[in-house]
Amino acid sequence: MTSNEVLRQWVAEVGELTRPDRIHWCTGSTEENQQLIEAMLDSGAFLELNKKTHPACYLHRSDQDDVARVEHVTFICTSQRDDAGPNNHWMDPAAAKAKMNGLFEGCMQGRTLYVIPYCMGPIDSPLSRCGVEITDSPYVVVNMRMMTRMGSAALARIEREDGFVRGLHSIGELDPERRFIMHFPADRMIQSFGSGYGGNALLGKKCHALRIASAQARTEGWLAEHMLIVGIENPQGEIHYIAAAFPSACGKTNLAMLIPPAEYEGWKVWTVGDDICWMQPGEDGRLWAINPEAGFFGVAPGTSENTNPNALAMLNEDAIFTNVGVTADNQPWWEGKDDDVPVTDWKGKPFNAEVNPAAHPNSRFTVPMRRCPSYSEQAEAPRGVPISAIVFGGRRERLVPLLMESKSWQHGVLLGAAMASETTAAATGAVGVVRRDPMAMKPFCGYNFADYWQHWLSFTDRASQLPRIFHVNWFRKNDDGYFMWPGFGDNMRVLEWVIKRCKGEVDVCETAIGQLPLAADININGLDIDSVTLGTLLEVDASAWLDETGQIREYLGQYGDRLPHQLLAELDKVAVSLQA
Ligand code: SAT
Ligand code: MN
Repeated sequence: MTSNEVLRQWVAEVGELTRPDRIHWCTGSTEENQQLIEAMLDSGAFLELNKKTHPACYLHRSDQDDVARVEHVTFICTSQRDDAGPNNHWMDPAAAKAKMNGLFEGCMQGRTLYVIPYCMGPIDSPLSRCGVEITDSPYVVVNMRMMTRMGSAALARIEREDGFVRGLHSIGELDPERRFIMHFPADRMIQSFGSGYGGNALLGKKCHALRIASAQARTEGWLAEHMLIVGIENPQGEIHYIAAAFPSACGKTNLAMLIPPAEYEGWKVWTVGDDICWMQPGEDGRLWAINPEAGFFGVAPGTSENTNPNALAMLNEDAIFTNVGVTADNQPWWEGKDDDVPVTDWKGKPFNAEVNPAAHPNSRFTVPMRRCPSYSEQAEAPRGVPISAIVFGGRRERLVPLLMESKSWQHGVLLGAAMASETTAAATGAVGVVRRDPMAMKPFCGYNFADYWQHWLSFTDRASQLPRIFHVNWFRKNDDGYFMWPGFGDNMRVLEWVIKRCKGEVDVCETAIGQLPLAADININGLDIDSVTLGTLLEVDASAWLDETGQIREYLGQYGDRLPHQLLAELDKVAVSLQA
């Protein structure tokens, strides 16, 4: 048990409400993990994969109606509706608690209640924050063990510190009609019922590390962001750290593990994180960042020897696969992996390409970060890594250039706030629709976006050496529908320009929408791309952009009086300059 009275009390209360058969306090030990895995193999929740090719790898098939985050039933429960903002679904905290109490009542009968103490970030980092998740799902326990620093060390920190995030989760009956993900920022509390899937159930991830943490970061003067963190090492051994925000399933994991093209001899990319970044001003005036997670929960489809060899290499041991297909010799398989032909699809049915893809488009792997060949030891550094550049990006077939730099921090905040992207399979709902996804935080900001942008703008007063801000788009298509930029490892060419800008080594072309690279400064040696295509990737279509600024203004307009004036002033400057 624990010496923390608040925690002991809470577990007792939840026990009385949910009435489990047993309560188990997780230590995170290997033996405990092994027992949970064996129990899941017995119950059929886990299927063992090919022991020779994939030792200690398991397949989990989720319920077929439980395959992604569910934004329409995800709520921010603040006493004032406006504090949640137009960017969130809102529910009154008292009403939400009453509703959830009804659902949790007796829901763990016949089950074990697991108490999971966890730490988001290195155990001894002042930037880290702790939480405790209570769940009735052993799948959640083994995933949380990979995704966070879970168990005794986390509990010891919780006992030393004041305050932890409380997360209560039950899979309930996995009924989509009885599924809710509730956040109570004022209580630092999460309640999730009716789903066993990823971001709905592994509460350390999106619920804690983004929704609750973003609200906490606002009051404490830091930032909790939906960003990967990479270190780029040049042949001289200098490392620049970059944090980059893209919506779910837009290639954050691939960028985080990028292998530079052959032309980049002596360059290395180090992976610090692939999804979440917590940043804080340091004494030197720079922003210092940690990855609060300890594992990757990545999208499987499309991961291959070509697109992400590092990811493929880390997935042949000690990994959990959720909703992928299986080959005849019991190896995990997904679309785009290799030429193998699967025999079973993610539903466990014989594979038939006409009926189903083998892997669900949002199928995932869970794996400890240490298994990644490009894993950076700096990911364990208590003080974090200093960030030189922040990169925003979306999935846009048209309009948005390959690369640009903001004119200032304020203009960079506008670039982030105006981000838009075509939707993906990471959330339920239509795929391929352009929606505004400011800072890639639309589904994850735990408070009113207007206040969030104000918080971003306030960093000019908090830190004297802020990172430069950039915007990229790997997803431009030509009139024939083909991607114009090769992407993946070749994105190194874009990152090289970003670093050159940080070092003051290249000039820019000033445009109305931002500072664009001179085409000659983008290294296309060895690339099969002509200067016309590169020119198109770097062009600014003033009339189409005027239209876009109109749409941005309309979008920002819904935030009313709460919207920071500075942001509108930046937008006005862009519009005026486009008209000229
Ligand atoms: O389901 S998760 O939120 O963990 C993954 C994602 O959508 O980015
Ligand atoms: Mn994500």
